[in-house]
Amino acid sequence: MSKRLKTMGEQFDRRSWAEPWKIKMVEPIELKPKEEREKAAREAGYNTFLLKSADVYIDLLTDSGTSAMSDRQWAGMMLGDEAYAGSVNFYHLEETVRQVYGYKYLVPTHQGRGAEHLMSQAEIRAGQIVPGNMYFTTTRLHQELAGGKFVDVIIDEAHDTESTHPFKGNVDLQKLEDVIRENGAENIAYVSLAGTVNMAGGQPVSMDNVKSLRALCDKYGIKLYLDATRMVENSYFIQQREAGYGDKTIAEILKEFCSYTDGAWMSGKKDHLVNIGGWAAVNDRGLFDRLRNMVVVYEGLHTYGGMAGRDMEAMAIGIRESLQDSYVRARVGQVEYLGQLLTNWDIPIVRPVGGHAIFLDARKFYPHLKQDVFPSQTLAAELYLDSGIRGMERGIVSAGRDPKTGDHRYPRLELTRLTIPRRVYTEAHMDVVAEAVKAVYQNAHKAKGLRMVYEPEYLRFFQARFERIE
Ligand code: PM9
Repeated sequence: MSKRLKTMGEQFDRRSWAEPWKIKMVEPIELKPKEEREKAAREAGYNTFLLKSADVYIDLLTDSGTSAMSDRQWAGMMLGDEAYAGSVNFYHLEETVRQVYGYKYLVPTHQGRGAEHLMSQAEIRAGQIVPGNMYFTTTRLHQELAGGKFVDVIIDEAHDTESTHPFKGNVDLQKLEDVIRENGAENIAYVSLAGTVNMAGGQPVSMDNVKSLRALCDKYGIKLYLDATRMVENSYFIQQREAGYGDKTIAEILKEFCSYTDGAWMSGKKDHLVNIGGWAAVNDRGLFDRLRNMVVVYEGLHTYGGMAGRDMEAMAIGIRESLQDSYVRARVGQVEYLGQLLTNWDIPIVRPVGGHAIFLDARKFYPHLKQDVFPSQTLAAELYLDSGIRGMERGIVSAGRDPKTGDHRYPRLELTRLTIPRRVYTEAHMDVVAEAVKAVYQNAHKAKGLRMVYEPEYLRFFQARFERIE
């Protein structure tokens, strides 16, 4: 007998499914008039990160910290034990992470990058290489600030928006072994594995791949650490696509996957269905001691790490909720729904659709624009101007500059991300989004691109400013 919950469609022999929740509280949103959107975009330097949220209609900037919490989580907030040390909620969270992810030791942090900072400082020596399945902005920056050099060893299909490989997040084991042989195992800090891979379009890693990766790491005595930020969604894809996992629960798949890794860092703002928080968790006692010592310098005491007691309680409850198969089905199903609408209209997006977002292929929207005039940034700005919908650039601006040469990095993927917050929007919102994207696509030939007029030193996509090229 399968332990996996059957979807509504399977139970009642029909195709539709619905979210396993109903709405108890709403937050009004408003589409501002065109002139106001134009003013807001200009004042924000055509950077969607600099828009005021009140000027946004449907906010698809990120799925980070934007989830709707459940009534259970809000009730949990009232149980916040705000003692400086030894909060009850910390022990609840610690036990939950142990049971669900399987790691022995937990260090709480204020959010994901706090954990990335600690792990990078603890595990990277200056000059070491950090191979991984495609860079993520904050992750790579912390690895570089610790003296490491990130090397991409993801499979080639990940860089191809049209490849329909079911696990485009997989590590290319041959590429990885070549990197190890070229540099020597002692010069590899660890392998940095993300599930799902954000910058590739929310693409998953297969169980088969992580098992082989474990074997390769063991062969060379190298540690394997996981960015577990969206591992629940990754587990769903394994359940749906990988032979032998169709009858397993998300919870079982998640725990098995983590068991092949030595530890993880986590932005709880995604899978955990909370608005703030993160953690690092490891199996090695010595590493744990070092992380626990560092956390008091940078984040807060080792039993809160920058989170309030109530945040830790909401997170512990959110972790359990995130494992419900019916929830994950609806969450990823909503992303698929939007992807299907766009595909029906032949709008170029990354295929297959990933777990948390639709990624528009800006190169195909704007074949007449060079990467130097920031096509994905242009597309995000045009979408906001058209309909007040806020997406995010994931192309040359996000890729930043090479720390050695100072030149732009030119990624093959030039994407604009429409990220779906968890449990927030309805199918009708997705219809509106799809129609807006279609309108922008139809007018794409008119776009002339943007000029960067201000560039901060780190993570420039957050604060860079642009002007329209007329
Ligand atoms: N991801 C996202 O919108 C939020 C800020 S960066 C634009 O996708 C992974 C895979 C992430 C992530 C954040 C972090 C950092 C680590 N790994 O934002 O610091 O997607 O909690 O987590 C964002 P924090």
